[in-house]
Amino acid sequence: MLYVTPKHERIAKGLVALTSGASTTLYEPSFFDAVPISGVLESIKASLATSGSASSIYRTADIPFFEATSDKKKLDVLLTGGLRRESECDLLFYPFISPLAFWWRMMDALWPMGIVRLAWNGQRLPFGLFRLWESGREALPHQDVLRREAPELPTAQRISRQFGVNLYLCNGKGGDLQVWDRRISDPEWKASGLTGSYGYTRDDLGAAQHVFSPRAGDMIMIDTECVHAITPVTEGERLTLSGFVGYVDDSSPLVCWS
Ligand SMILES: O=C(O)CCC(=O)C(=O)O
Repeated sequence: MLYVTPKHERIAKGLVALTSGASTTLYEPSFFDAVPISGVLESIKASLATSGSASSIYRTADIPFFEATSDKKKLDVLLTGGLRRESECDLLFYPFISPLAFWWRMMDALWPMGIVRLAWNGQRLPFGLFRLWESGREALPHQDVLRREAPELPTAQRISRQFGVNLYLCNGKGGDLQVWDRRISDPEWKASGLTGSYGYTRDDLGAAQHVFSPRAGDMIMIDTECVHAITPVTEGERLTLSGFVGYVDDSSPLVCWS
């Protein structure tokens, strides 16, 4: 790279630690400046509060890929309109850059093989989901593992590590991210009988090894094969821009979806 800042160096090192398995989390406080974009966040929150689905653990106006893998209609919506929708979300931040577009450009610059979108039968999938966590919402201990969600997708089988990328647009009280260094293997997960690797029992896990109380502007990447959870939001709202990243090996691009 021609222009290297301490932030680039830190994140590049963190990425190597994550992909090699030496660490399970990468936390970069103040990754982006949330102050100039605070105005647009109010309209994003307002539209999610009315149009987003209230049934899942968070509200979103878009379709998470894991919901589309077994639902042809949702998959068609993602494949036909997803990339346009991604551009629409990016443009919400004009004249500033979307924090996720900033993250994408940084990863593309830092990862030697660059970064691409996950494809389904050759068609690219979108990347980035606004997730609104209102007061009382939480995520129970879970894992996110694409090969379990889309076993028929060849790329899913090639991914050796999966990361969640979370950019925190705002956070009220509560809503801590807990990460256990524990990876529950596929046979253990099958034996647990849990759908979607969601809902492991906290008592069986003990205390989490990493606990973050993210603030607006922070970026956290976690190895999502490690069990992780979000404690209940107790006041205000928590809004993130999130997606997933797959690492295949050192000579392949990072693969993204959401
Ligand atoms: O919002 C967060 O802090 C984490 C979200 C999450 O569970 C994930 O990235 O898999």
